[in-house]
Amino acid sequence: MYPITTPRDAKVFVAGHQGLVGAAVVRRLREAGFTNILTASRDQLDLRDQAAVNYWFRANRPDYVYLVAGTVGGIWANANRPADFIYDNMMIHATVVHASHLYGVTKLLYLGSSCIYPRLAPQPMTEDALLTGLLEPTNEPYAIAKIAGIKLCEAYRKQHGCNFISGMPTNLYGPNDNFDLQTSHVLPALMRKVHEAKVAGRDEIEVWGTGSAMREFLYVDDLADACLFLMEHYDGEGHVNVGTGVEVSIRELAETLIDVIHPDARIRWDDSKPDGAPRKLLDVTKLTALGWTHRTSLHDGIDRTYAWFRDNYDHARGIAQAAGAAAH
Ligand code: GFB
Repeated sequence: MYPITTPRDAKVFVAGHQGLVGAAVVRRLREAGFTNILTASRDQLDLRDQAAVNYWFRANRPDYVYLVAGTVGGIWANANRPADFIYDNMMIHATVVHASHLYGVTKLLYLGSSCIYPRLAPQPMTEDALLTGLLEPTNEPYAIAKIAGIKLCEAYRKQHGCNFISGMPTNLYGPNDNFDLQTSHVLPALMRKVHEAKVAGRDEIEVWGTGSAMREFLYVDDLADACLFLMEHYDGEGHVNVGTGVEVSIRELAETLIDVIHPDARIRWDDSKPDGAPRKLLDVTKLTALGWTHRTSLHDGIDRTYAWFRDNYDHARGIAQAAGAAAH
C-alpha cells in the first residue's frame, strides 16, 4: 500500500459522485479517512454552467478535485446521442477545470477514457499513441471531448502552473453501474441479460456484434484506488493509462458470464449491431513504473458485481431507467 500524505480534513470535491466511478472514488476516500468530501448532485449543480460552477467553487473552495463527472454510455448510446456526448462532456471539463484555476485548487485529477486512442493504434496502446490516427467512428464525438479534457489540463499547467493531472481508464465495471440495456456498456448489459434469462427460464442470450472485438475490463474499485494513488504520487504533465493489461473477446466475456450465472444458456449473435473498435488494450507500463497495479481479476470482479446486482436489482433497474430516460 502507498503512503497518503494529503491532510484528511482537506476539502475534496468529487464531481460526478453518483456515477459508477464517482461513487467508487467516494468509497475509497472515506476508507482512507477523508472527512471533508464535497459533492453536488445534478439537481444542485449543472456542471455545464460556468457561472453556476464558479459560484459553487467560490462558496465551497475545494482544495482537491476529482473530475469524474460526465455523460457516458456504451457503443449504442454513443452512436445515438453524439451531440449530448460531445457537448455535455466538453462543457463539464471546461467549467470545472477553469473554476479550479480561478479558485486556487491545489490539485485536480481528470479522468478520460481509452476511446481517445486511434481505432487502429498498435496494441497495447501507449500514452504516445494519442492523436496519431483516426478515431473509432462509433464514439468519436465523445473521444474528442475527452481529448479536449486532457489538453485543457496540460494548457492550464503550461500557462498558469496548475497541478492538473489526467488518468486514462480502460472499460470499467462494478457496483452502481448503469444496467440499462440500450445505454449501458457491454459487461453490465450482458450480466443483466443473462440474469433475466435465468430468472425467466429462457436459455437464449442476445449478444451484439460478432463477438470478435477485444476489450480490457478494470473493476471500478481498483480504478478508484488508482485515482487516489495518482492524486498522491503523480504530478506530471502527460496523461497516465489505467488498466489491467489483459484483454478478452466479447465472446469470452459472454461465455464467462453465462458460466457464472446461467450455464444452460446459449448465445444468439445480433450482427446488425456494431463491434466498435476491434481492440483497445492499454499499455500500463507508465503506471506500473509509478508503483500501482490492479488487484481484482475479471472473474472476481464479475462475482462481486453480480452479487451487488442481485442484492440491488431494483436499484440497478432504477439507475437503468434513469439512464434510459436521460437518453430520450
Ligand atoms: O462496452 P461497449 O458498449 O462500448 O461495447 P465500447 C463493447 C463491445 O461489446 C462491442 C459488444 O463490440 C459491442 O458490440 N456488445 C455485445 C455489447 N453485446 C452488447 C450489449 O448488449 N451491450 C453493449 N453495450 N455492447 C465504449 C465507448 O466503447 O468504451 C465509451 O463507447 C467509452 O464511450 C467506453 O469509451 C470505455 O467498449 O465499444
